Amino acid sequence: MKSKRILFVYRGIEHESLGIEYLSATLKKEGHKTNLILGYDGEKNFKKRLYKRINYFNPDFICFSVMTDDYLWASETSKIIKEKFDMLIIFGGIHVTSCPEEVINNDSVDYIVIGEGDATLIEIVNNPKNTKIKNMWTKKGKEIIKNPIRPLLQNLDDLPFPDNMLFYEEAPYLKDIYHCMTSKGCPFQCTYCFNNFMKKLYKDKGPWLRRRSVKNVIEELKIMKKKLNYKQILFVDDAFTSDTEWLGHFIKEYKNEINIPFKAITHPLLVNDEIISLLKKGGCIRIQLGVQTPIEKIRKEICKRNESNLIIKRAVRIIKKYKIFVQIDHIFGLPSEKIEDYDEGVNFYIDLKPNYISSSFLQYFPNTEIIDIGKKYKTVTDEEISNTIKGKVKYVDVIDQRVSDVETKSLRQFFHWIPILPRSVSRFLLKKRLYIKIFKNLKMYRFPYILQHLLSFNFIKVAIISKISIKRKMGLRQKIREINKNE
Ligand code: B12
Ligand code: SF4
Repeated sequence: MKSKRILFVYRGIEHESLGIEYLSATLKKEGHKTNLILGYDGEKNFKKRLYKRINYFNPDFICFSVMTDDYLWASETSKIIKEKFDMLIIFGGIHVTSCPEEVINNDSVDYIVIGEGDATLIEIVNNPKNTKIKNMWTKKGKEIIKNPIRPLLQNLDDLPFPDNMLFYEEAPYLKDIYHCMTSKGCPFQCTYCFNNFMKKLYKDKGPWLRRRSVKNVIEELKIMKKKLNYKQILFVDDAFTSDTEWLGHFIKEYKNEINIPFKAITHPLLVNDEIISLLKKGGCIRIQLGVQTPIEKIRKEICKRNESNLIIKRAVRIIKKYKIFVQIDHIFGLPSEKIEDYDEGVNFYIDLKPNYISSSFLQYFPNTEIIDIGKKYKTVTDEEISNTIKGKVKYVDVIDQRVSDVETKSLRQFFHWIPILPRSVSRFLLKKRLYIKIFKNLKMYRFPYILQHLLSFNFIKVAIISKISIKRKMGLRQKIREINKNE
């Protein structure tokens, strides 16, 4: 089979994409050549740089991996490619999967891939004339050809190890934190999350939650440790601790063979003494827990998350007992949320006192259940949803319509300080509404975060983390300088 050339075009210079790294590894395993170009919003010379790269690499296919936030950029970029080159363009990723009709009707897109794309992309690249490839939609004149979804890959060990060098050659500053995925899927189905939609898409196509074998993950980490000498690992699994038996085996091997500090993401219902003591033994330095709202009723009815505040309290207490940094995630702007709820809610966070409260605003991602709930509560309109599908994402920036963005911003700042202020001080600021005055203009949101790290880790770990973060920042600046000089 003739070797083909595939160019990935990706929006973002601050993060790698494991999705692209896996696809590139599969393509290379089949004997094809891959290349990557990174761009960012508002980059002046991008068009020139892109044309130069296309002329140099001379690809047979150009691939875009798109989240909803990226769609507008990706769409404009594919248009400028089509203006000059007659190339086959393939779109894949979560946005494409959740609104395929919109993307396939884009004049600058030739193929779209729905869901997990590893096997599908190979089939397209090997035979672009085949219109009957599962998970693929394409066009023949005005006709749109839609193919069904294939069963889910159950044995994740069949995937090659991700081709992270594709990213590190472009952005070497990403190298110190190794991203690793040990599972795909999640046991939960929260209304605002992509899992909610994917589980429906893959209904009857095999279990959604799948995990690699311990041996396979350790082998990847060993090879990459030798090659990259990374200083930290981030397990990007949606729920890293969903299988205690697996975790027990994994930690034993990890401790012996890898022994590098790591961070993981999990759910309060998947935390107990046994799990956290295992994580601690393996060298876990940070656990990120979804809490999303301190108001139990909203968590249950709007987010469909069944964990009570008591469960969350217990989870945070256990993690803190093992001296692991615990970050909780909060979403502002959930349907039915009222500023009045926040008194009780903020008091809950003050009581909880995690090491960090990270907050974001709700985004109504296409095809997720939260859209119907938002419509019911009139927090989102049909027009806003159709704009989101086109990539013009609606950003909520207030808690409810009666609250000014200044008050919302102050509350967000206050959340950063709750972990380090004495509880009595936080309660006083809340009761007298002083947090609005104090935090309204405060920009030092990183300070409490750094202080928390200093208080909860030993100094060697703090030094390693600071070094990684400085290296990333300097690398990023260097990258922007390089880009501006125009490769
Ligand atoms: C790790 C992670 C991050 C990391 C790394 C980001 C990255 N670029 O990968 C960080 C922390 C930086 C991050 C940030 C954000 N993230 Co994030 N992230 C994830 C997470 C947990 C894992 C992603 C991953 O590595 N998956 C494993 C790989 C192998 O799968 P994959 O990427 O889906 O790729 C497969 C298929 O989608 C498909 N595919 C993908 N691209 C392509 C392209 C082609 C051509 C083809 C054929 C196929 C194909 O094939 C791939 C291989 O099977 C996902 C949830 C999840 N479990 O997927 C959320 C997720 C992707 N993130 C999400 C969001 C919203 C964000 C942020 C916008 C959050 C914010 N408000 O800031 C930012 C955006 C930053 C950015 N532009 O990258 C949403 C996206 C929802 C949406 N509709 O857009 C997700 C789905 C979580 C959710 N809430 O539902 N994220
Ligand atoms: S627990 Fe997290 S990853 Fe799983 S469905 Fe809920 S939000 Fe999504």
